[in-house]
Amino acid sequence: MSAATEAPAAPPAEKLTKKVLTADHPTWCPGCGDFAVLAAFYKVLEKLQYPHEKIVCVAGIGCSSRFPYFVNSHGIHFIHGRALPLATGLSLSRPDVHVFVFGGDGDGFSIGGNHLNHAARKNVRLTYVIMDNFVYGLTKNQTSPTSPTGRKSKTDPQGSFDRPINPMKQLLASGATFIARTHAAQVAHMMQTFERAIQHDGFSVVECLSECVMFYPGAFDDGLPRKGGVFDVIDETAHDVKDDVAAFKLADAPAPGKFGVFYQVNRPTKNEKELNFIAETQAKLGGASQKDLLRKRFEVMR
Ligand SMILES: Cc1ncc(C[n+]2csc(CCOP(=O)(O)OP(=O)(O)O)c2C)c(N)n1
Ligand code: SF4
Ligand SMILES: [Mg+2]
Repeated sequence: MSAATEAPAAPPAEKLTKKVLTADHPTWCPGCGDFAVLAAFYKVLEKLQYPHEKIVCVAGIGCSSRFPYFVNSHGIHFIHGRALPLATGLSLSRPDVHVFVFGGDGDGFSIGGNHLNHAARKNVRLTYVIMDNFVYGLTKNQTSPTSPTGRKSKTDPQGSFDRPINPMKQLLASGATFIARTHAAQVAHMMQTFERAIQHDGFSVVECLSECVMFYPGAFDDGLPRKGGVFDVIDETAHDVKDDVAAFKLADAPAPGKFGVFYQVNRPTKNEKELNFIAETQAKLGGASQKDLLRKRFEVMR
């Protein structure tokens, strides 16, 4: 278990309950899938009892990206698609906090897609939840990178011509070290998945199908047995989560696809490498302070 994921030495002064964690009244449309994601996050934090001053929630822009407003922790509502670079800096500079990033399919795979690739390949220690509703919700119904071909929207009134991305394949190629998929209406599964993601020492990412009842109602009913769909969970006795080729094949399953952990490996994090490098350099320089190190680095760059 890493320093960032270790339970605190002393129990938190105040027991972490939903009441303590609730910061504001969520402003999502009644019935939006994002409510369930928030409730599951509260419950998992309640179970893990992280001190809430040791949690940071970062987001870009979108309905889903309003998440940090509703959690009583540190939080930043940042620029559309730019949550990950900010979260990267935070994670690297504050090993004592757990950094969470929340956002939508547009924020993560469209404008923020490039940042996703780089934060993932660097294996920055953070947990990223992509609340995928297959649409731009906040801006009222445009085609997103995960919108199915043929779906009509304000930007594609005739139906989208384009092939959607396959989030699991994209994430596997990115170098993320924990990759999972869940459904906001499958609460127990969503909670288990979040818990495993949080406890992973590295870049953990969860795609969570979260229905936009306003602009794409019923989009994920095919993953719900009570609505006649199939919730097909990956059998980890048959799937080796370290096998990226096998994970890639699982990602080929037709809609609604497979759910669960596709891939998980341990690889040194950028956090760990940077901290080691700083400690070694400080030792070499006879206990130089971090400020001294910065000054020396700037001198080299002059
Ligand atoms: C730089 C920039 N470009 C575009 C926008 C407009 N914009 C705001 S949210 C958004 C997309 C939201 O979709 P998604 O990330 O899927 O979140 P959702 O609302 O569906 O949860 C766009 C295009 C913006 N705010 N800033
Ligand atoms: S527009 Fe869609 S995604 Fe946004 S709050 Fe409403 S239901 Fe949720
Ligand atoms: Mg969206």
